[in-house]
Amino acid sequence: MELSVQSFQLVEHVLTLGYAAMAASLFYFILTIRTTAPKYRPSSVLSVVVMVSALLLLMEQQDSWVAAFTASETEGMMTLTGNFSNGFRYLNWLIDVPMLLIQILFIVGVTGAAFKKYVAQFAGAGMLMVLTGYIGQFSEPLEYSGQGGNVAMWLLWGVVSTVFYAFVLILITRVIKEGKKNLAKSKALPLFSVLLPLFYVSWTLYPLAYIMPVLPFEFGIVAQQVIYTIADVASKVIYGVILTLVGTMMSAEAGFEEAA
Ligand code: RET
Repeated sequence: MELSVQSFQLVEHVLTLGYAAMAASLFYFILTIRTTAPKYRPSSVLSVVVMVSALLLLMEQQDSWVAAFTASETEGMMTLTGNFSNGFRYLNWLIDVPMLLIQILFIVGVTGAAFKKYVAQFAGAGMLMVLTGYIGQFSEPLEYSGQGGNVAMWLLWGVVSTVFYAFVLILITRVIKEGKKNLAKSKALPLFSVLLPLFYVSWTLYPLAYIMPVLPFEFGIVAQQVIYTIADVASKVIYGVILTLVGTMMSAEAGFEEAA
């Protein structure tokens, strides 16, 4: 299996950009935590958890990419001499998906029994979505993965995962609608309203990347990594920043002032 040096490097660079964005944003979430009133701060703490886990696992993902290829005898080409899979990403999602879903509850102000129920449903459905996708990606029909490939299994687990994904979408839609009601009088409402479309687009990029191996080898492998990286920045960083800004605006409206 061969890849042009350009494609190889493009992926190497994009993967680096991905974890650099997590490192930079880690500081943002730590440094802005005191701009919000205490009841909103668990959202920032969860963003910090998401950033650290993504930073470490995406560095591993990048390492495994670089280790899988060696310069070919043919000039300008790289040969696959090892295995490459997206395994590390899935492990990262296993941690991050529940955290991302739970953090918004603190901004929306869901409490008590409803909070507990959402946490259980988000964690349960989110982790099952990721685990079934993880099983499916072992059957990805791309020779570079060195995993054989079994189109029927790959699609079947993808469909099972999509069922859990649909449940997550129903729940998050409900939470965001509730949030809009709670924020009806706040200046933060327009910004908060960006979250639903952001959520739908950024989360749906993941299943899109999953099916990229239907495309020709070189294009498919590059597109998959680029899409995953865009999705990661949108669903973790942009989403987290919006939640922080909404929290800051609502804190100010409630008369909260950052301690010196
Ligand atoms: C898989 C398998 C194919 C079907 C579906 C999937 C959905 C994945 C999603 C992942 C979201 C990840 C996030 C990570 C952030 O850290 C597993 C690719 C539906 C929605 C938000």
